Amino acid sequence: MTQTTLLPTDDIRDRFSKAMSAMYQAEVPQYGTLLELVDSVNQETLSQQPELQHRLEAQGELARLSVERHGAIRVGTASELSMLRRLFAVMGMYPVGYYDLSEAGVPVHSTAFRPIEDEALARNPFRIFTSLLRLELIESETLRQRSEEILAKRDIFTPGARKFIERHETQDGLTSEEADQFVKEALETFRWHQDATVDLDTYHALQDEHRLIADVVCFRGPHINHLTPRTLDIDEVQRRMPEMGMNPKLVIEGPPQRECPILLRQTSFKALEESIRFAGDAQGTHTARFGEIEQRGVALTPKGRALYDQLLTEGRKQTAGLDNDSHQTVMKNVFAKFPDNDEAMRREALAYFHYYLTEKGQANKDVGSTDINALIAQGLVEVQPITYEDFLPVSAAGIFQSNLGGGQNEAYAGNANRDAFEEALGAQVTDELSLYAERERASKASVLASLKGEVH
Ligand code: OOG
Ligand code: NI
Repeated sequence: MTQTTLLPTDDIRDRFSKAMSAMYQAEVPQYGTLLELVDSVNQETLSQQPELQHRLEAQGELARLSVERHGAIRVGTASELSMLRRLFAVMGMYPVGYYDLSEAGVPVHSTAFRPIEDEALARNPFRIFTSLLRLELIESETLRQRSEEILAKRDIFTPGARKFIERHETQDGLTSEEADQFVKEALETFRWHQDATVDLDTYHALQDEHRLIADVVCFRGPHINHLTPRTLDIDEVQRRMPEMGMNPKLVIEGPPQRECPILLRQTSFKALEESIRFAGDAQGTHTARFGEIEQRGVALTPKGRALYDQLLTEGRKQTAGLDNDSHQTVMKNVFAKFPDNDEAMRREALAYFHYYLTEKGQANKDVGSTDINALIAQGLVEVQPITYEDFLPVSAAGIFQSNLGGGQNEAYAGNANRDAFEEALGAQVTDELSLYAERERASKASVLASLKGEVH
């Protein structure tokens, strides 16, 4: 019997993320400039900080740095979202986390499709932040119905993409050749369209309700609206953006600069105004696509996250209207209450760590002790921070808003509905914190088992 060789899903994701990045560079040349800027800042940072280079290498993060990026799309219907779930599964990407953006005045809720296993993350942690428009939050009955009708007419997937998604499901994977065809077909869903499906009046009516509604409803597909490389020094990238012709968003979102970075810091260059041909041949413009940068730090436990949220809220009360330098100074002062070294964060259970045996630990099996702090003190065990792989709703809202002309509507707030999102998705979203907790637990268990002389 001949067996077809199937390509690992990690390879399909790697091919897809590279194809997507190439497409976006061709569509938005400023994104290519941003990649160059991030790459040179990363190289400079690594050569100035050899200890950072060693740490990233030891964590297996140096290799992924140059391929690492996330993107974002917004869709209009449950069937689009559930088909996307099946499309991303072909590439080993699964829905993690539920984000309620109604809280921030944006009528969507979201998840991130991303790889989950350590090895998959190390290979290429490509993520797509995916939002579902919540038409039920639109007040005007007429606009809601009009939007539903328009959305019902479109199919955002090519027949080829559907065919390969089904083939992946029936044969439990794709061959290398099929994967190449799948990547080509799947890419079509994310492509930009210069022609809208509606006339200019309809566009304006939707735009007046919320700019995001127009962005989702008026086009043939959910164009990728940004791609985000990972930098090791976001402050430097923010500083240099104007020199390279980019218009950065006012402030860097998230925690301030620290010795031991936590969670996620993000900034972007502002969306471009692009010309669009509307139905009936009218010319107009639409502003949707931008470029973003992020710097990632350690994942926080629920306790650490509660402290982060508390300090963020405290900081935000003092930063309204400030420029980035003053904003960062305020945040640094407020965040002085958040311990800034790995050992304190570990002892106080604020952040998640991966435990591993040192060389001394490997040579000293059968120690018999189960006191992890004592083992660390004896130099048998060390820890590495577990990188945060997810997103932050307040930062995401800031990114949405800076690119939607500040559009927000408080009437949407207080409408989290995870059940409705999961029903539309056709699956449950994985809780991101449980993933980090499990990785920490497993690493600790394995270290203790080997030091007890147990075979595993
Ligand atoms: C998504 C914004 C969220 C992030 O990095 O937090 C996001 C959007 O504008 O569609 O990508
Ligand atoms: Ni983003």
